[in-house]
Amino acid sequence: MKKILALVLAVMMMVVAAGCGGGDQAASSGSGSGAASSGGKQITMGFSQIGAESEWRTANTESIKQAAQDAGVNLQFSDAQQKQENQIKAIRSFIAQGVDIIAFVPIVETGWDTVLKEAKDANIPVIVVDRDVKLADDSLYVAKIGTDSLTEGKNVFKWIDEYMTKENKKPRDGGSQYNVVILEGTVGSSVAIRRNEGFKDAMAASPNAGKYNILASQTGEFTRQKGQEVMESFLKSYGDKIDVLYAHNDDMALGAIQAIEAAGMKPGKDITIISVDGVKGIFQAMIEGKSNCTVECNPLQGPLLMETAKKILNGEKVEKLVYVDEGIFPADVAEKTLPERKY
Ligand code: GZL
Repeated sequence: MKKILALVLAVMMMVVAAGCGGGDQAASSGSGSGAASSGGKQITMGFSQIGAESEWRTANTESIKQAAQDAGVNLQFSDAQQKQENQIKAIRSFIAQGVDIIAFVPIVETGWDTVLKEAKDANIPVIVVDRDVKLADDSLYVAKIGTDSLTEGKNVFKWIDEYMTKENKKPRDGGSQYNVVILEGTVGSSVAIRRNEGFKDAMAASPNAGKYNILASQTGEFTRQKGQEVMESFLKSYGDKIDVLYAHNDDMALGAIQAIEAAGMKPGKDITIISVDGVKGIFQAMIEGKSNCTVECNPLQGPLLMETAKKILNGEKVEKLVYVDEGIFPADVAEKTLPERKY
């Protein structure tokens, strides 16, 4: 009798243990509306994020983590600390783990062919998120979800040209041209390349092209700190000659605003400021009259990423390239818009 009881107890303990400790120890396993499955198995996604360099990036990460949770996707999340080699290592570890799908934000646009070929050879589909990759063979990724940096750059110039004309601004050096300084994003990133390209293409196409002179253009690495440092150097070199600051993201513009004030000038008045992203911090600066416009770049790509991943794993056809919606927000709408902003 005692032996039967001991056996029953042992079997019961085994059943309980399997229920509590099983499953992946993932960064965030699926819950929400029930685990997303592919062929009955919970989907595991390996995601390589570039880092946490800006308010925008933080919002992008939060959107992806929340969407994975809501979709019941088991997300293996890796932060590359701004290093491409860390992203390549992370993608290789996802391949070794045998995840169902890989998604990543390419910090720069080149250098991905080898590792994406390894993913393809392992039959793991890849989704490119936010930024672009430049590959010899575009079949190495299934879909790109992101933002249109070229159009953002064009929108920046078009808004500046309308504003300087409407406000009848006079060049501060008394000459015939508006002097523009540019704080660029990460060197080699598709975003920095395209945001400059778009700005220059729109300028070249404008009848007012001769009114603008790009005085200086240098990377501020998308960070507030570096944006402040580079703006300090621009001010030392060109001081009261600068009419316009174009910053490739709001964080660098916010750093530059601090440098402009420290130099005794009025940001948003002495120097017209436009940047890209649309984060809450720049709306606050516009309400305070310290910046003039932000061109939106939408980081809330998580839900579309999870929906696309599920379709791919269910064998459905997906668009090769999908852009998220983006707007333009001048200072005069900042106060009424800020309460609606989600990032
Ligand atoms: C744009 C994104 C850029 C943002 C920056 O799509 O890759 O990276 O503009 C972020 O704020 O650092």
